[in-house]
Amino acid sequence: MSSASLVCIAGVLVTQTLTPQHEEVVAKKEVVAKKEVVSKKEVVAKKAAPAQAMHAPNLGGQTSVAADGGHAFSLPVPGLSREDRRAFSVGNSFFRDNWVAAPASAEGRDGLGPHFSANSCSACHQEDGRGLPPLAEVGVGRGSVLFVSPTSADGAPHPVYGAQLQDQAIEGVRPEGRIELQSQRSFVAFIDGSRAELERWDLRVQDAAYGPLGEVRMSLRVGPQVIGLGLLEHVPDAVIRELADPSDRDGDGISGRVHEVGRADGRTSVGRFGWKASQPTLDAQVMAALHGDMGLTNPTHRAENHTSSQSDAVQAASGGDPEVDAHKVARLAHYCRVLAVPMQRVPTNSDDLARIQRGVQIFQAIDCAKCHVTTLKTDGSSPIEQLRNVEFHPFTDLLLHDMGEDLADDRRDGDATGREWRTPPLWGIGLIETVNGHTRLLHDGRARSIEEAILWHGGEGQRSRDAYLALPKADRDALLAYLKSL
Ligand code: HEC
Ligand code: HEC
Ligand SMILES: [Ca+2]
Ligand SMILES: [Ca+2]
Ligand SMILES: [Ca+2]
Repeated sequence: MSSASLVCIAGVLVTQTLTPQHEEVVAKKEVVAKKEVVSKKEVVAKKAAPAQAMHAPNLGGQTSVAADGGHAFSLPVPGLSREDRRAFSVGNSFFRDNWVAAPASAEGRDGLGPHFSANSCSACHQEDGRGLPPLAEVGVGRGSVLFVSPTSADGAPHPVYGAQLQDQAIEGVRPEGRIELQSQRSFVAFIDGSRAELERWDLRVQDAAYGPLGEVRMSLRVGPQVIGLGLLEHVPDAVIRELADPSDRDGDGISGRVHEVGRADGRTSVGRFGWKASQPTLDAQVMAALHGDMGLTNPTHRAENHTSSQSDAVQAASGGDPEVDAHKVARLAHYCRVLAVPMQRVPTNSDDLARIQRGVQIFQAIDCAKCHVTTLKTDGSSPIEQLRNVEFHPFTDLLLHDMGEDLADDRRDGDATGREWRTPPLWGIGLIETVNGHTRLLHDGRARSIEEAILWHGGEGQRSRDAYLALPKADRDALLAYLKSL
């Protein structure tokens, strides 16, 4: 975007007044109530409307919780039945507790490995929040997974190492390798001459245990916060498909695409979960994590995650067939489904409030909201009553976007290319520091702050990023203050 058009937008912004939040939410509710299926025109209008969700402290609609401390991501949605609460507690313990190698006296908690990346779900989703990349000072098992494919067979599992390279193993089995990150720094300049430093890394696998990896494509990803997922799970497929604009017919440079995930019956489902939206349901996501991240067999993944050429792993004891049964999978999925979204922290001080309102305007004006869509609604199909027909504010369209060369991992995942990533929800983003003690963002955790995350946007996000670089400092600060309040 040229600085001339930016000035023009800024001019519009100055004269723009804020719609009071309550009026707006009520008005939107009425519109949605009248029509169940949102038409294409309405969706486009919603995306473009600058006054959309100026302030939405209830990020998870009526399922939000007022929480801003270290356990802000760990509360269930309010009003659950006694039975659903009990299932939440049981799911919580499966999520939090460490799994151990078989055979063990811990009946029902064994079968870890032989290869694994962490020994509990919460190791990677600490306090239900954001994991860390395997930096030397962080160590292993704190939040990341590494997918590998041979360069010659993009997206296919590695013939020896499988789909994921696990850097831990049970006793008597070799970890597949050690992930080494070498930091690389670069700078970008703002229009006012100040600079921001960006960090990324060169990724190398050292001590490969089963022979050379050869030429490979690798995708390193950190565990995201697991809040509000039961809302994202029940946004109707039709609404997500309406948001897509694969051939950019409206010519705004943004062409979100649905990740159509193949199914056993030959049809496709709308992918929603994971950094590339490769999992259509929470149950599928949980079973993929049990198998790939922890080495736990389950109803969908009956075979252990090693390959036949890994002889020490082949000989390891099994923890049962499957090691995690359908009941436990259901409890884990239920747990992830009902973890609530904390409310936005809106300041009472009028200066701070004005700054955040300014940030809201900038978020709309430089098109962040075109991908980080502010408002979605569930239909009536959730198994949890409280999650039905909820209007909420996730800041995602659940679509895949080409984010350019710098963010690309060059590895296909299902139908998603190496350059495509799902727009991540931004709810809770300002609480990661409180909950997890760090502010690392993006799929591989390379960004050390919200600002760095913005500055990595390329491809379809390039125009927004360039517009951010051209903002005066006060406006950049306003945008960041707004995002930190989410
Ligand atoms: C070794 C680290 C690790 C472990 C262990 C792990 N996860 Fe994850 N989790 C991740 C990563 C990385 C992603 C993103 C995956 C992707 O991009 O495909 C993820 C994604 C998810 C998501 C989707 C979130 C979203 O916003 O789309 C859910 C739900 C989830 N994990 C639940 C679990 C559960 C339940 C367990 C335990 C059975 C578990 N995870 C174990 C790292 C981990
Ligand atoms: C073209 C769609 C698109 C636009 C426009 C866009 N984003 Fe994003 N955003 C994404 C995607 C996709 C990612 C994930 C990229 C990755 O992890 O590699 C992302 C990641 C982020 C993250 C890190 C989130 C996390 O959980 O780690 C932040 C913060 C963010 N965007 C803010 C913004 C802001 C602010 C703007 C406007 C200046 C913006 N985005 C514009 C698609 C978009
Ligand atoms: Ca196992
Ligand atoms: Ca492996
Ligand atoms: Ca478009």
